[in-house]
Amino acid sequence: MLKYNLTLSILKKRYLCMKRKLFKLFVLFIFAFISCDKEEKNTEEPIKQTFIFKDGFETENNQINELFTIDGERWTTIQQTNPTNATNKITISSSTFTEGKNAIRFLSNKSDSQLSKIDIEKNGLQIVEGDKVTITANFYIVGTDSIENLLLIDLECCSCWDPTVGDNYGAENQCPGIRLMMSGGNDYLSIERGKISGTTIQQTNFAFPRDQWVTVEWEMVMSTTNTGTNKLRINQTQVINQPGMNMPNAQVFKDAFIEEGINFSLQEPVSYERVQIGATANPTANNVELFVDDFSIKIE
Ligand SMILES: [Ca+2]
Repeated sequence: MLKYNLTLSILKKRYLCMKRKLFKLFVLFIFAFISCDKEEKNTEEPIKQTFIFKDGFETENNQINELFTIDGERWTTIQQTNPTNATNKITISSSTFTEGKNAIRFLSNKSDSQLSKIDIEKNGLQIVEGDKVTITANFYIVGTDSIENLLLIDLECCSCWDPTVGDNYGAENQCPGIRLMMSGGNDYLSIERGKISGTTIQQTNFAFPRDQWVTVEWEMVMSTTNTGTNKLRINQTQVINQPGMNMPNAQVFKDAFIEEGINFSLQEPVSYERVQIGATANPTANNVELFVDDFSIKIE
């Protein structure tokens, strides 16, 4: 009986010991799992999702307000600045288009004391340094008048402006950015960087065809330094391929403003939050009528 009890007690001890060992193993396993998980999290790169917005300006009833849906899936607003004695127009066209059955039509009267503008704007973008941005659109510019300095597409950051400087520097300049502008004496589409204190990346090899649909493709890798890339294709012909700054640079702004006696701090990190397309400014000597269709912006 004693022997039997002894054996039972040994077995019980062994069982408890095994149980403890198993528990220890279990705890070790959990720790290993947690630390492994932590390590993975530490080395994990944040995955940036590609953003694509496309709009062919299609409508049910040819009404411009159909482009501004409550869910924010389409366009945000119209930018319209009329010259003193004329009213700019924005309409849906059902006679001139390249895709579907509609395009958007802009009629921008020539400027007087007011810089004339009429364009459509998409807000809520988040374009930061290192992003690759591709904007494509089809344009139809009516007539053969000179369109020197006409601006077609703007990418802008208003949130990067120094709030303590406010509008002390003129309302026109409070949203720094980069733009597509006609230059070279008439209609050579180029990349304008005046609002970020840069020079225009110009080309004079490819005049913009008129009275016909023209495909424009603008591709950039965004940078506040000269490591940015800037490519422009017109009807599949590459007309610009040049490195260079294409976002506002804090030091460049500081240096430019200090010359005016203003202490300017660019709000960082810089992010372009809106794109505009149309006659984003018409400083030409003429009224300009143009159509746009098949717009897209890709941020990756
Ligand atoms: Ca369309």
